[in-house]
Amino acid sequence: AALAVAALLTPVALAVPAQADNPIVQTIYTADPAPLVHDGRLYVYTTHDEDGSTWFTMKDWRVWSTTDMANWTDHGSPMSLATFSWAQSDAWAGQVVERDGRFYFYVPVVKRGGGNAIGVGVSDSPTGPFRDAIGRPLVDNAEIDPSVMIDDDGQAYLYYGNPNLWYVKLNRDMVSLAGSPARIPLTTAGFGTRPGNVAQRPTLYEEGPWVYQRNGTYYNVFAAACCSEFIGYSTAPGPTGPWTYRGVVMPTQGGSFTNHPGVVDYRGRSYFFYHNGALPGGGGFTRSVAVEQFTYGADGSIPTLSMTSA
Ligand code: FUB
Repeated sequence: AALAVAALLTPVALAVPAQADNPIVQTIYTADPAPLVHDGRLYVYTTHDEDGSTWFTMKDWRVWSTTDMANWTDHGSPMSLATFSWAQSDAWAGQVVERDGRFYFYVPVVKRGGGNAIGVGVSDSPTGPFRDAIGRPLVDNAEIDPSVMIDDDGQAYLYYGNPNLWYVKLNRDMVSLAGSPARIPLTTAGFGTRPGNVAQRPTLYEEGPWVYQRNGTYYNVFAAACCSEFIGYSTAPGPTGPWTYRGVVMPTQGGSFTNHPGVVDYRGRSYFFYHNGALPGGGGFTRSVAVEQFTYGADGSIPTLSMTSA
């Protein structure tokens, strides 16, 4: 593998040489990686699979960081279900973005009484602790998996959704909506054609959008065609589309029926984070975060990547 990385228990352990390969965290089960570069460090926010039961048991988020892609510092849990007084369960896939020196953590949870909603935490530090920024859901329409992009003109966009795909502009404060959420048309040209005759879900798009802009091209990398999922991607000339399906980033592999993308450039290289069931006891509810280095094609394409363990 391009990377040899290890999960370390404490910052003190940074003196210990890199000792392991993918997955990057080998002390607990983690999933849904969301990378963020800040102040020369690469942070990766993850979810946390707590046991191997027959459904997700997820109560908090975790954050890890590195400066060399080899030694990872465990910063503990920056946010949990308890952060949101209105949340009941399912601390699922989120993303942290920084604006004006503050960090905003967008996450899906199930509300007390049921129903998915998206909350937002805020902190002065990338490692938290985060507090509930507004004391209620930011978006309350039974969808999951938020991704936030701040465009070059300063406009922030929140994308999310399963089974639909939505976007909504955020105000400069990052914790209020500028208008109503709009549904992104799930066309087969935009998001590929799902195998089989799946009338209610004709495209590959399933969940986990990861949206960013690079050299004027907007990328939506997403989990495709559940279950088992692969990772596909679409591109667009603008933040709201129109989207064109571009192909497979990572085929179905690795013993987890979900996968989840996180893409980042760090120190001149591009990295694709994902999860699988690679640790002992691993599977669909005991997942592990891993990473592959890659190089964009001259046309901006993302190559098809394989999971590695070395
Ligand atoms: O980890 C819980 C859910 O599974 C995430 O929100 C989805 O993206 C999938 O990975």
